[in-house]
Amino acid sequence: MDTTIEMVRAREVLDSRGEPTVAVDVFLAAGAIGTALVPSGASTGTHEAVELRDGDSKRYRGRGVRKAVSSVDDTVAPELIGEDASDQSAIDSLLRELDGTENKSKLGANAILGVSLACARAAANAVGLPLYRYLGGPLARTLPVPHMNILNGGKHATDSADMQEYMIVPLGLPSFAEAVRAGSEVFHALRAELHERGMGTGVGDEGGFAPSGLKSNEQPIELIVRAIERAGYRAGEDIALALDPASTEFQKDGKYRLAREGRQCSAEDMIGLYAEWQLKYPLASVEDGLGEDDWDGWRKLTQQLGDRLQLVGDDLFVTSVDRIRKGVSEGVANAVLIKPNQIGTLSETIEAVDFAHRSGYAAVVSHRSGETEDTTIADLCVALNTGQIKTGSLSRSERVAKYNRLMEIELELGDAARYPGRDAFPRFRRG
Ligand code: 2PG
Ligand code: MG
Repeated sequence: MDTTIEMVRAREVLDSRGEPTVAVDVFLAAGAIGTALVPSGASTGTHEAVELRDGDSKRYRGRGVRKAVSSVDDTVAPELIGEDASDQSAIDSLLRELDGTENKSKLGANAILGVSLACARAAANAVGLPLYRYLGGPLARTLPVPHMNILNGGKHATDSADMQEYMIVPLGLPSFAEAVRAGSEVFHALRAELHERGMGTGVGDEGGFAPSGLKSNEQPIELIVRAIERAGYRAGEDIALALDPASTEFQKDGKYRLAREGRQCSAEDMIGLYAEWQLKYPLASVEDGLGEDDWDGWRKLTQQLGDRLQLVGDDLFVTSVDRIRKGVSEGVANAVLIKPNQIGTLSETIEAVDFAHRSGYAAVVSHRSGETEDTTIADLCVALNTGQIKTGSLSRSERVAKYNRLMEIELELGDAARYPGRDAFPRFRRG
């Protein structure tokens, strides 16, 4: 099959928050087409690659992405025509050269990632392989254990918890499809728990409930444990918990401000809180428990809790091998959140996963809070055998699309499919 690129074009489309984002179509000589839609974060890390937005105040309130679209149409497309879409590392090197900056600020990481992913999709289509098989080869067969964000706070809601994500992790279920079923049943049980208390059951950006009137940042955990039991599952045995406080968002002047509780915490106080919750609840994983540049705090957090909790760096590592390397050498965290748009190309995303794995760190492939119907991350985590994915709640189609795609992959793999369950969480002690 001829995988020579014949045409590349970008379009402005909408994401799940109704904000513009970039879509790219790549057309190959033999007729195959690849399309990718780029996601967008709200609680973005300072060290992420740059998402280019137009900034003029009228059109889409300055959030338009016409500049990124023209990066693709006017700068990238002429250079890519005639290149081989199946040579991913050459494509991604060329994109980085054309940009020429450290943080992809010239063309925009949203433009670059769209092209990078659309090339991979076009090449996979040309050779007639599903994306996970094209990228992962014959050994790609591990479905991920999902982190399902069923209660949304922080920047993903208006008047909910200070902490951003309260997730259930169905690590005791036998298959991905059963994990999805359990997740959905717990999600609906949580709705009932909230409703009975007269709390709102509207959802936030990632499809989890976003109730106002919470008494504390711990109350969502209590409600979720009840919901797990109400749905007929054992907390800790069948379903564990994970948190993404996204604490950079409430860190100010060296203090962590938990507004809902009217208190200010030091890094040590936060570590104490996680230690207490780890004892009280079946907590398996905490992401961004401390701020993106609080390396001292992170070292202490890892020393004190790293043997019993998965500690995931998101804003801390921003999918960058350089920052992960620093973390590894300083004994900070033991897992990496992997977001393709934090770094901007597929090759660099795969390098970050490889580097994490070689360093003994887990890798959790992740969506953004602004998502689309694009399901690339579902295939990516199977291709790279990461064993974990974070892709939101059991509602809102941009979240559920990834679960549906993973159930399709599981069916397609048949007997070869493997659901790692607890094996994905070697530090998890409860249950
Ligand atoms: C996070 C993400 C995704 P955002 O903090 O992990 O859940 O949020 O995309 O807003 O950065
Ligand atoms: Mg995060």
